[in-house]
Amino acid sequence: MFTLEKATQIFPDTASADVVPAITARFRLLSAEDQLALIWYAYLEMGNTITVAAPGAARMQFAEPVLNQIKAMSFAEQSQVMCELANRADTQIGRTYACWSVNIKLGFWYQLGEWMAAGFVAPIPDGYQLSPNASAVLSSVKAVDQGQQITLLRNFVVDMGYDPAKGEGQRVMEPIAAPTPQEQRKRVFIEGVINPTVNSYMDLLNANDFDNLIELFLTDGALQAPFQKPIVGRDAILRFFREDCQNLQLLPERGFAEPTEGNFTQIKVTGKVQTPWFGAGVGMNVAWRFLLNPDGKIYFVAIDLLASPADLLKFGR
Ligand code: EQ3
Repeated sequence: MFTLEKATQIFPDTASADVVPAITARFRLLSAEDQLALIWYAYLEMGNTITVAAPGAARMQFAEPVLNQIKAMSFAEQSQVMCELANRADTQIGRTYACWSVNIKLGFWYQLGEWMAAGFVAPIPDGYQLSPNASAVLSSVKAVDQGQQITLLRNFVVDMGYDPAKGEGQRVMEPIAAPTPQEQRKRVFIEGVINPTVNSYMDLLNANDFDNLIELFLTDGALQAPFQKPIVGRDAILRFFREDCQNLQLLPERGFAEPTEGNFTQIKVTGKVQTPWFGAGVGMNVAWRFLLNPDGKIYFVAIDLLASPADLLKFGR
C-alpha cells in the first residue's frame, strides 16, 4: 500500500526548477543590506517587463498600522527596520510581520516599494555597490524565467521577520472572498485526462470554492506545494487553501493517467498557473502529480514548478 513517503515519489522523472531553492539558499547568506538592495534591483528590472498588481484594501488593512508607523520614522530608522526584518531580528515589527500570511507580507513590501519610489521611505543609497556574492546572486536571478523570478522574490520576502513559533503560531490572514457564483464559473479541459476528481480540483480552486474542494481529499490526504514539505490532513490543507490560494488561476493543459498499486490511479497534469499579483502577465509552468484512491479521493497531490517549458510535454514515468 501507499505511504505518504512513497506517494511523494510518483512520476519521479518530473524535473522541478531546482535553481529556485539553490538561489534562495545563496540569497540567505547575504548581508541584510545586500538582500534589500538586490530585491530592489531585481524588482526594478522586472518592472520593465511585468507589473505587480496593487493589493486590495481588504488585504492591506492588517499591514496598515505598521506601514504608517514606518512612514512616520526618519530615513535612518526606516532603513534600520527594513534591515532588521531581513536579519530576522527579534523586534515588535519583526514578530508582527512573521504572523502575516504570504499575501499580506507581499502587500507590505509592495507599499514600501511604492513609498521608496515616491520618496516617503528611505531608498537604497545612490550608487550602492552590491558585494561580489550579491552581484552573482542577482545575475542568477536575471537568468531564470519570469515564473521562477517571481517565485524567488516571494521566497526572499516570506522568510523575513522573527517567528518564535517557527510557523506554528497564530496566523493573520486576509479575509476570504466569496466563491465565484456557479453561473460565472469556467470549466477546464485537460487533453488526455478525463477524470472527475482532477477536473473538479481545478474548477473548484479556480472558483475559490475551498469548502467543496477539500471534500475531494481523503481525511489523511496530503498536498505538497512547490519546494515545501507535504501538508497532511484536511484541516491543515483547508487552512492553506484559505490563507494562500485565493484568486489563483489554474490553466491545466494536458495529462496522463494510469492505474497503479492497490487500484489507486496516478495522474500527471502539466500547465500554467497565474497569481493575482501578476495576472496573465506571468504564467508559471507547473506539474500536478495526483494519487487517487479506488474511490477517486485524493490521497496525495504535489505541485512542482517545472525546470523548463519543455517539461510541460514530458509524461514518462
Ligand atoms: C520594496 C522592495 C522592492 C525593496 C526592498 O529593499 C525589499 C523588498 C522586499 C521589496 C519588495 C519586493 C516585492 C514587492 C516583491 C513582490 C513579489 C511578489 C508579489 C511575488 C509573488 C509571487 C507569487 C507566486 C510565486 C505564486 C505562486 C503560486 C503557485 C505556484 C501556486 C501553486 C498552487 C497550485 C497550482 C495548486 O494546485 C495548489 C495550491 C498551490 C498554491 C500550491
